[in-house]
Amino acid sequence: MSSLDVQMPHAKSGNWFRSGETTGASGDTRSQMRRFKLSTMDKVGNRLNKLQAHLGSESELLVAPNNTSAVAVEATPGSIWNGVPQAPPDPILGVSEAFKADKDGSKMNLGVGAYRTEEGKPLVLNSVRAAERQMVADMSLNKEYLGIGGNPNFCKLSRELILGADCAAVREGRVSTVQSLSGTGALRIAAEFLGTFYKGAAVYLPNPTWGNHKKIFPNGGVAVKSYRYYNPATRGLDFQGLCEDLCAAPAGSIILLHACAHNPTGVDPTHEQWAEILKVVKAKQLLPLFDSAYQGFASGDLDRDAQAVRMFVNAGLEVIICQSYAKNMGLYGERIGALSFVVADAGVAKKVYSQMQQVIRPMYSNPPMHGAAIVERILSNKENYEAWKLEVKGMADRIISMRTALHSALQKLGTPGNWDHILNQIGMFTFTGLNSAQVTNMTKKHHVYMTQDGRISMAGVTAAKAQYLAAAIDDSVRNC
Ligand code: PGU
Repeated sequence: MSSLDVQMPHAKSGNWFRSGETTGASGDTRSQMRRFKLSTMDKVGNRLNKLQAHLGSESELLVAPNNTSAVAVEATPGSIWNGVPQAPPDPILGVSEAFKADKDGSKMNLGVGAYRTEEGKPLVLNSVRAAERQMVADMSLNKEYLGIGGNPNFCKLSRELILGADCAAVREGRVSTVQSLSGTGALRIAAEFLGTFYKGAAVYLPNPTWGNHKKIFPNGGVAVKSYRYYNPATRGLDFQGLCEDLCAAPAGSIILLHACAHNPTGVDPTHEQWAEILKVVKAKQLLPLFDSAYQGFASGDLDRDAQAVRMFVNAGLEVIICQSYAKNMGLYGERIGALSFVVADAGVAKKVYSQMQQVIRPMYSNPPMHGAAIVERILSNKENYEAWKLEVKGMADRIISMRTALHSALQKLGTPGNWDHILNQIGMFTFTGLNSAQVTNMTKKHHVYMTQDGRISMAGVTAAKAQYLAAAIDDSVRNC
């Protein structure tokens, strides 16, 4: 094909033909068609070139400026997106990808915080199965759109689960709740709402925190700062640092608090320390935002794990709460959670609700119904609810027993260092204290997958593998 040969679609058939080929059309018509096609291609070519210049790509132009040769497209195959840089793997979910690709038989995935059975398998709770069976049999259910704020009964049950049905704020209609795409979605809606109606305030995150917090808030228009939380020397709470940093935060700042089972450290304030934190938050007029992703996983008791949140709400503060049912109902992939604003009066609650809808509508219109229907059936049916409570306790207890198993296996090996924090830390994770080189050794040599900060999900440990895990830690500590 010469450089003057241009491929154009046949005007009637839409087939591509070369400019020199006969189409059956008269010479005049052909040249008109050709002029039309070239001018169209001119426009397309110019747009592509502008786009490429905008993207700053150094590769050849996709279409020559004079448009004499669309052949350039054939000669330099490429993509508009050539300049898009490769993103790094996600620090948590990327670990699961690497785990899947590993063919070693002894591999363990302790990266993602997801519950596993004693056989190391994902678990669907019996209470969830029961709810789903009831749903299948319920012919009154349909697949219509939910409202923008989600399933209203699910929302009511969710705020009651975290605050207690007898909570004054609930009774007085001062809590606005929307259904969200799990805990992440609740945080994202909250962030955008705050970025719109609470402009200028930064959110203070504990150091360290769940990595996604640092991305969610800026995406919603909220700047991120941090407050001291964990003291590596004691492997415990840096309570003094925490109080100093909260005191130093400008009045009105948003303070993100993990409601229980802090991720990644497994270190929670005591009841007395929570009371002190409440005093500071009140005195400094800070806005508390609770991330409650592990209700039930800290103590095995749903009410006990909600104590910190309830303490703040019952003290009369305005509070934001993000809930997730990923862990405590094992509904990870259903993406079901809730966002609640506890506010000073019922009139304000209504307005806040209307604006949460404004955030949601252009983002995903309205939420999916299946997960909400499962939660609704568990929380509103006494039999299902009692069964679920036992299952939550069972999961928490198995995790605690894995702490004992790992700790005693390390003691047997005489692994250098003090490992009592494995017993003392709370919830799904142990913040082992392994450094980055040791973590790399755990993965590369022993096929134990964990996050680079040294966090392991205790929910992924089994009695059969505790020994193997201890040996891998022992080797990493001694040799790296
Ligand atoms: N908040 C905290 C503190 C979390 O740990 C998590 C999940 C979430 C919110 C959000 O969970 P949803 O699934 O959106 O409800 N953290 C887990 C799960 C993996 C991930 O990073 O999303 C983890 O392993 O840290």
